[in-house]
This record gives sequence, C-alpha cells and structure tokens, in this order.
Amino acid sequence: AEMEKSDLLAQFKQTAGKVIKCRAAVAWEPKKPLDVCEIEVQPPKKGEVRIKIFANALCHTDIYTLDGHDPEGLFPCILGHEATGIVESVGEGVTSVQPGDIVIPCYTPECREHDCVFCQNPNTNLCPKIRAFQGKGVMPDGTSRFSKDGKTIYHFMGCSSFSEYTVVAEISCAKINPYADVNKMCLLGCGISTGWGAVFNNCKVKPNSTVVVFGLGAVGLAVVQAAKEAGARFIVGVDLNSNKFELAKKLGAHECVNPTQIGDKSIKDYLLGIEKWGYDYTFDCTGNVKVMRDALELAHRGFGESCIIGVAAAGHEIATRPFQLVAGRVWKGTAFGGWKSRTEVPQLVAKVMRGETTLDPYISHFFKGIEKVNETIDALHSGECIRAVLQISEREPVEAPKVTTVSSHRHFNGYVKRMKHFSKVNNCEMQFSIYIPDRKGRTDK
Ligand code: NAD
Ligand code: AHE
Ligand code: ZN
Repeated sequence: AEMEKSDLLAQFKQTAGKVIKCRAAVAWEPKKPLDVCEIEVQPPKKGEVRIKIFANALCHTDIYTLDGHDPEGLFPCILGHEATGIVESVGEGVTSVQPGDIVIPCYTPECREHDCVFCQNPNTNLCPKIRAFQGKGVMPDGTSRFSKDGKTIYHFMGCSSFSEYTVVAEISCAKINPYADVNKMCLLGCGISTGWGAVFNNCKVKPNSTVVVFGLGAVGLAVVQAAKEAGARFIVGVDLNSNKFELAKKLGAHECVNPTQIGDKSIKDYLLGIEKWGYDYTFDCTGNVKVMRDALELAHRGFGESCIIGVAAAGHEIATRPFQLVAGRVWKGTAFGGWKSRTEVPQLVAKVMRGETTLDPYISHFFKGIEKVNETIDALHSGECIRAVLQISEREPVEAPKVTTVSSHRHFNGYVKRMKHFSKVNNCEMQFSIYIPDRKGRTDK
C-alpha cells in the first residue's frame, strides 16, 4: 500500500464510507452500445471491497452476454471481468486486503473456509459460496451497489469492471504484486489464465503429446502457449479466420488450418489424415457446440481428452454417440482454468514478472479512457483483435526492482533457476541461483 502516492491514499480516506459518483459503461439492454454515464457506487458492506479500476480487457464472454446469449444475463448491468485495480475501501470484517492494495477481481471466488468442500479439494476451484448471487447480479446480501438516478444496475460475474469504481466480495479479490504492470496483468483476470489452466490443471498436458486447439482467440492462443511450455510435440490450431495463424505459430503451433480452406474435406477427416487415431488433447475455445463434438471425436481412441472451454449460447446442447466415450475418449471442461483464484492468480502474475512467460503478444489494442469502451467491442468484432485493453484510470508509475529468470533447469525433482537483478547495494547487476523442489500438490503451493 505504501507504494501508491500518498495523495491517492488520502483521497481514498475521503471517499471511504461514502457514495462515489463516477463514470461506468452501462449495458441498458442487449445488443446496444454501452452507455458511458455517471452512476452511484455504494460503499462496500460486510465482506466487500470497493476497487478503483485501472484497466479492463474485453473477453468474448462480455460480448456473449451483451448480445443476449447468456441465460443469466441481466439488464441493466455493468459488464467487464478481466481487470486490475486498487482497493479504495473495505467493508466490515475484511482482513485480506486493505486500501492501496493492487488486486485482480476474480469471477471465481475462493472462500478458503474449512468446511468448503471445493476450496479444500485440490482438484477444483469451483467455490460456490457466492455463485448464486453472482448469477442474480447482486452482492451476497441480495442487493446491488450500483445505481443511476435511483434505478438499480446489476453486477456481472461478481466483477463489473467496466466502471471507474466497482464493489466485489473480499473472497473474489486476488491481491497481486504491487509492482505489477496493471495495464497488462488485467489479462490474467480471465482469458489467458483460463487457457493456461486448462492445459496445466484440467488436462495436465504431458510432454511429447499431440494437441488440437479450436478457436485462436486469446483463450485458444493461451492454450497453444501453455501446451508448448508443457512440451507437446505437435500442436495444431484451427480457426475460421486465418489472420490468427501467425501469432498461433509464434506461440507454439506447428500447424494451423482453416476449415473453409481444405476443399471438400471435413476438418475432422483432415486432422485424422495427419494423426490416424486422434490427438492426446483437444480444446474447444469457440463456444460452438458442433466444434465441441468434432473436438471430442478427434480425441485419441483409448485415452484422448477433450476439454470444453468455450461458452455456448442459451439453449445449445452438446451431442455425440456414446460409443465415442465407450471407446475411451474423455470429455471434460474448465472454469477459469481450474485456478484457485486468490491463491494462484498472484502466482501467475509472479510468473509473468519473472519473465518465465509473456502476456505481451495478446494485447493487440490499447485504448485510453472509459469513453472508448465501445471501441474495444468494435475491435473484438473486427477479427483483428486478440485482446483490447481499456485503461480506465492511469496509475502513477511505480519503480519495480526487476528480478528475471536467466535459466531454469530440471534437477533432482525440482528446478535450479538462475535469476538476475540490479543490486542497489552493490550498484551492479548480480545473479544468484536457487533450487526449487517440485510442489507435492496444488494445496502446498
Ligand atoms: P474470441 O472471440 O477472441 O476467439 C474465438 C475464436 O474462435 C475466433 O478467433 C474465431 O474466429 C474462432 N472461431 C469461431 N467459430 C469457429 C469455428 N467454428 N471453428 C474454428 N474457429 C472458430 O474469444 P475468446 O475471448 O478467446 O473466448 C473463447 C471462448 O471461451 C468464448 O466462448 C468465451 O466465452 C469462452 N471463455 C470461457 C472461459 C471459461 O472459464 N470456461 C473463460 C474465458 C472465455
Ligand atoms: N452464465 C452462463 C455461464 C457462463 C460460463 O460458463 N462462464 C464460465 C466463465 S466465462 C469467462 O469468460 C465459467 O467459468 N462458468 C462457471 C460458473 O460458475 O459460471 C450460463 O450459461 O448460465
Ligand atoms: Zn472471460
């Protein structure tokens, strides 16, 4: 917290406990441009946190809800769920964050209670503590913190980050490194984390495996990037838009194919022409139920796994012949890549800050000012966009001590990492090596 300019913290002391009037992008009804207008944001209640938003990237799911495809979509609402911000004030009983902390609001919370069978299980992140309220567009006391001229505006996915200020539950608030680049790390609030986690957590992709990724938006590209990191030997990207192929190849795809450019062949026959028995892992990152079927049926006979990441429109259902599963294929899915949000999102931020992976290629568009919000939507529709980041408030620059990874080698059930940093004490760059043993399980991270 001491990292922020003291005048910002002083300003937060002034607004704490009071209604804040600020600008937000309101979705009054489906399929209409967002309306940037002044709203009122109530102070956080018990167990809640009010956040000043720095940056928000647009995810396809925001568009899906705006376009009226989400059975849980409520209007008017404030969309946005891929963001960074700074805690302005906290409600009663909040202990894990304080004003001045840099946070990523997460649509998947983590209550960490001893009797939460989900938080206590290392194999899932689906903490249900506030899920029903998130689906109804309200906070856990059943009411909204947003209004305009007395009219209630609903929350969205427990985040609503297309606003200068928002209120989220404490259990949805991942506190990250205060030196993090907030214009970049917002991407870890959804799409990229999801793609990485589908590979590392849900499928646990093995070295030397074969992978097909349908849909090369940010989510699919993150799957490609993670599959490459996991050591996959053959990664195929599939998209109707060939503009996506260059980046997919840069991130690790060995081959890219456009189903509209393979003559009369179906994409399934085309891909089975390369790997006769199918692929070890296939991922749907499109939300199209026909693609989901192809993805499942392209999983390897006997042991292939197909992971659904895409979100399908209301009323759409998946289908396949049960024989496909009898023949050993596994159909699974992911929510937020299986990451336990408050625990693991800060670790993903750290991984990026150490230079072990990168978010840079995903940011194809950057807009300054909330009034540009509809330009992020136009960008995502244009087919040229991977992620459009909207800077909602500028953060004072903070000077971070840089520690980056020089090399990382497997060594006796762990890694030896050589790191470098600039030592102010010695006034020169210095290197050191550390040995990090493997984690035994997700819970001892
Ligand atoms: P995006 O719109 O940026 O990318 C989707 C890509 O799929 C585009 O490149 C598009 O050309 C391609 N595509 C569409 N139809 C296709 C088809 N029939 N065959 C091949 N390619 C096709 O979207 P995104 O932000 O990357 O999100 C991808 C999907 O993942 C969306 O459905 C989104 O709602 C969902 N999502 C799910 C989670 C989760 O936790 N499960 C998290 C984030 C996003
Ligand atoms: N409201 C939709 C559900 C949408 C959905 O499946 N959402 C994904 C996240 S998309 C992020 O961009 C998810 O993780 N769902 C788990 C959850 O608890 O919502 C509907 O169909 O009702
Ligand atoms: Zn999303």
